Amino acid sequence: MNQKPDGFDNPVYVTRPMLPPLEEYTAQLAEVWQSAWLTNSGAKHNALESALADKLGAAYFSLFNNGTSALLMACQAMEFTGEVITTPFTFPATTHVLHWNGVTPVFCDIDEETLTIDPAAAEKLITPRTTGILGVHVYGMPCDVKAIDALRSRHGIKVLYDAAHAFGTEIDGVPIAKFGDATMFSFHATKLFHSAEGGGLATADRELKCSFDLLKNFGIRNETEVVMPGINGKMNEVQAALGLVNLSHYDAEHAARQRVAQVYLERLDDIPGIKCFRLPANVRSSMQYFIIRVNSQRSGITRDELYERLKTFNVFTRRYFYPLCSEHECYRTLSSAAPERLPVATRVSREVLALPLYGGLGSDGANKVVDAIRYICNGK
Ligand code: T4K
Repeated sequence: MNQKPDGFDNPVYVTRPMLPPLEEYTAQLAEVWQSAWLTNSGAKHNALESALADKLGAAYFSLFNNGTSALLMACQAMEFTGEVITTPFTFPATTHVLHWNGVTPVFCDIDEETLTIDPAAAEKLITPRTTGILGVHVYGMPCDVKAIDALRSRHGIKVLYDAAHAFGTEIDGVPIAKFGDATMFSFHATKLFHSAEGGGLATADRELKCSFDLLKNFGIRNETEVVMPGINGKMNEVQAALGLVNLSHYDAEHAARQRVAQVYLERLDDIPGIKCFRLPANVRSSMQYFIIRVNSQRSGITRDELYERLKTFNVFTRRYFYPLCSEHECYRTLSSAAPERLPVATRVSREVLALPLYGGLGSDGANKVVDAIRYICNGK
């Protein structure tokens, strides 16, 4: 292709939120108005909590005002202390919640294929101070849950999963919420299923569920008893109402994103140096992100050059997750943050690019994104 393809008239972002027909949302809000009950375990909150427990295959589920506070309180409830092993290849919230709990994050390198925590490397990092593993199902790619479960049994530590990207992910038909001691989901506006802001914790442990619910409501058991130092992590009725409406549109949005992803999968891999990140055949995709890896030696262009040049076509991709959490000023002095200890994560973070993925982009939009990438790479 020599002729420069047309760019987009309007900016195309890495994602756009699913927005249901407004009248469906206002109908839900009318009921909230009618009830004059706006937060603190209202009817919409309770309905969404049980609908999500079903959808996610969770024995118990607790809603939160966002994913970060859900993670924060999961660390409290699971009594993470000392050191917790985690991945540097994630959004800063994952690391921050450990810090906020007074826990030292111990960064572990990632596996070249799954881009999630490398269990063999993780085992080498276990010390007498280790109380848990905080793994991330990054881009909806499951961690090696079997190997991590073996570490959990062998070393008597707890496992918390950050599934912010993994709503709807399944391994051999088993929902991702079934693994580990607890699993966090994010319902931020940038997530396929969202409630503008929101999050949740899934667990099969009844006691943990009780702690989650106490912690998010100041530790209040009843009018006179406060049984633990909780904070405010409650989801309100306005958020929950949006969640309920969006849940009814989830399947359609997932299918629409699959059509976009199909175009990328069919047309990108034959561009030298561009490789689509694929999930194994036994994994159901969350359709949260579509990732390519740029091999600059083969493509003749660096990931950052591609990222910049796509902007001239009005395409705003994202470099999730660059820099690594271990490279940020607040964590780079930790001994586990040394780049030579994290060779795979360091390299991968310089190769990945998240392309636009949302239903409204459509096949035509996806084709235009591919045309732009092809043109940029051919010009090298
Ligand atoms: N763990 C992991 C692994 C995570 O990825 C996240 C969050 C968390 C934990 C924490 O969960 P929450 O506490 O957020 O529930 C975004 C999201 O804010 C964040 O939720 C997400 N991960 C992260 C990967 O992406 P930014 O700083 O990249 O967002 P922003 O504002 O640049 O938005 C990205 C694009 O989305 C924009 O370019 C346009 C589009 N957009 C965004 C918003 C907010 C819209 O079209 N409409 C919107 O309302 O962090």
